Amino acid sequence: MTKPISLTRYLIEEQHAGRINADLRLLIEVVARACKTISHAVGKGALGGVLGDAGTPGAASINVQGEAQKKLDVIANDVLMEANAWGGHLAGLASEEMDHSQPIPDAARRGNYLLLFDPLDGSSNIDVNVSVGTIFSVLRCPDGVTSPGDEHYLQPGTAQVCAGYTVYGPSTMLVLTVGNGTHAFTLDREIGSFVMTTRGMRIPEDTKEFAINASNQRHWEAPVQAWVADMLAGKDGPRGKDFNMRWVASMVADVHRILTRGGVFSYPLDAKCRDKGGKLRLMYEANPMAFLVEQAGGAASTGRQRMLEVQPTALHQRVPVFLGSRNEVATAIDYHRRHDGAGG
Ligand code: FDP
Repeated sequence: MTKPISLTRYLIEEQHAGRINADLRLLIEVVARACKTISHAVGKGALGGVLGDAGTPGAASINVQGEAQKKLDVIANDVLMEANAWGGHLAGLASEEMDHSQPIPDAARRGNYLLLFDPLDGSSNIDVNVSVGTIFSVLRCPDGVTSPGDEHYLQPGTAQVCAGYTVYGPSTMLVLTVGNGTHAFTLDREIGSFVMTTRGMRIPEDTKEFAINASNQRHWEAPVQAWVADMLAGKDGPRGKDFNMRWVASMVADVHRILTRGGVFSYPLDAKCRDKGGKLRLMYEANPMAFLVEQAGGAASTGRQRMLEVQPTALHQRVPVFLGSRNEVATAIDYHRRHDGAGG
């Protein structure tokens, strides 16, 4: 049996193959190291005093999205900010937890990449000991820009040079792409390093499993109502097969399941989030997941457009999301096309 390779060795091999440069390699190492620290904090749970809301009793702290922040949201954000600010590989960073992006102030330590992240995705699961995760995306800083502002991050997902997430579950796993396949690394807690456990994850093209928050059903658009109703009709319905349903309510955990055994994940437009454009954030949730999923042979769409081709207009922009097994995503798109074509 060949010995599994470490994340460090994988990244050095990618550099030697000319697929990444030294700066991007070191940037990914810094993010991975920060995720180990977050994993440690998540793993301590109630013993570490890290559960519950941030802020003071009766005055919970609220983030830019208007959501109550958990203590671990704040801790994870601080860890990632602190680790990356002085690494020398970034021109700026942006987080779900901050109103605006932050340029790296010191020119001497400034690099050419932009890092976007959702420090702790799936916050509602923190206090109940269910998997949460960190999602990140790396873009190039446009040429000639020395102090990037929010507008310099507004690049479509096709411009990503790297994307990944860490899922803090029974084991901590880092799933990564630099545009040459999607690979999974498991944290060896004894030696403290990520070890490659799956090279080239593949999402089966077909599936019988879908993930959606069905409590929003009455608020969905007509094509989504029809798509889900036909799946629920099972063998006796137009799809002619029975489907199973899963919903962890941590995007990282749901996407990890899909990368591991297939399925389709959707957070569609609904009446509650229509004014905002959707629930999930394009730049640091949908785009990095779309890159990982496409690199594993799956597909990702808004229902009406390939996710990676959406031209962002705002840092915290939200979008509808359909991703996973490519034939089922194509089916969801088809329901939208037929509905829109019929003048819906
Ligand atoms: P959360 O707000 O708890 O951080 O990022 C948004 C997200 O979680 C996703 O991780 C998850 O898939 C979804 O929201 C859960 O939304 P619902 O609570 O509406 O099911």
